[in-house]
Amino acid sequence: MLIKRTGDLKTSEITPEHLYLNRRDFIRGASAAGIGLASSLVFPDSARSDDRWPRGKKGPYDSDEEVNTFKDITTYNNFYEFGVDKSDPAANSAGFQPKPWTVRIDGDVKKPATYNLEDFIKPYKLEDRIYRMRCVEGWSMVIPWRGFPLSDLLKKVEPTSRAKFVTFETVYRPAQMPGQKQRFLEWPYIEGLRMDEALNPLTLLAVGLYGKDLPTQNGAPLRLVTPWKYGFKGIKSIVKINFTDKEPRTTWNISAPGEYGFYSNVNPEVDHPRWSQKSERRIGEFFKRKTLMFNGYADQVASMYAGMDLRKNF
Ligand SMILES: Nc1nc2c(c(=O)[nH]1)N[C@H]1C(S)=C(S)[C@@H](COP(=O)(O)O)O[C@H]1N2
Ligand SMILES: [Mo]
Repeated sequence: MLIKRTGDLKTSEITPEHLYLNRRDFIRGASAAGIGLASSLVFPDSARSDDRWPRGKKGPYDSDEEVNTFKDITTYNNFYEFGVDKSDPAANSAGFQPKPWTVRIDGDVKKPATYNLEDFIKPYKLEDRIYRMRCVEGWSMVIPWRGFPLSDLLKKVEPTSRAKFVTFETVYRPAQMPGQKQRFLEWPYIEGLRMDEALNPLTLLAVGLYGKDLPTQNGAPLRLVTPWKYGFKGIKSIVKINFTDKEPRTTWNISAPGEYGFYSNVNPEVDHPRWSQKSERRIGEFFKRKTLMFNGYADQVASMYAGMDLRKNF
């Protein structure tokens, strides 16, 4: 987002995914042409279909689209705490220590507590879910998350009747997160949801992807996933969950209030002030595809916004 702000809009059009794409198309093309190309020898890390999480609907929340490769998902990231380029989080996060980890629950809640991560996740049943994700910048991926519904946590900690919103805070560790030594954003990163959004069965607290623990670049050891909203709502490396009666300011809203609203629902009809949101490029593909209302999750979420002006509440 910062990159586009500096006016370098086209940078995102020539980013590394073109390389993956070209390799993959080349491999497909080569095998279609009957050339017995040993792609794994020529391209050791390339996106061979056999190293992908299987596509297909196993549960009611799964997308049946082709899942992005582990490599795409873990090398093309936004995590400004490690730098603003898509390759920075993978390159600059080796010194980050996601263990030990504590999570603080407080605010308008009956059972405030500080947990270590193991105790925090122990009560919940982890599920694998294939979700679409759409970044506000115009790219998208399909990611097999592992996590549990945020609503399961809320049932356990019991927000009070005063609680109308839930806020999340990322860890502040400038010694391990070099981006926090620069003022790309106001640190720590914060995000929030309205209580009904937090309770929506799609909303996950993720601890893994591709069946493994979360890599640091994807938000280790705990991050939020709200697949009908732009990617920046999916706050990473969460240390605090707070319940409140007021709509919180959120990091991107503080940074550019005219561009990033509180709701940030994926909406092809409401353009970003500086670019269209009508289409997106799936990482690993060449042609753009149409962006879907609520990122394709309208059946599950549209009723929460009935009667709201989604141009005003962007
Ligand atoms: N703490 C924190 N969380 C963050 C970000 C960030 O910079 N810092 N970037 C957001 C943005 S813009 C996106 S698109 C997603 C990207 O998640 P991914 O890298 O796992 O695909 O993380 C979101 N969560
Ligand atoms: Mo994003």
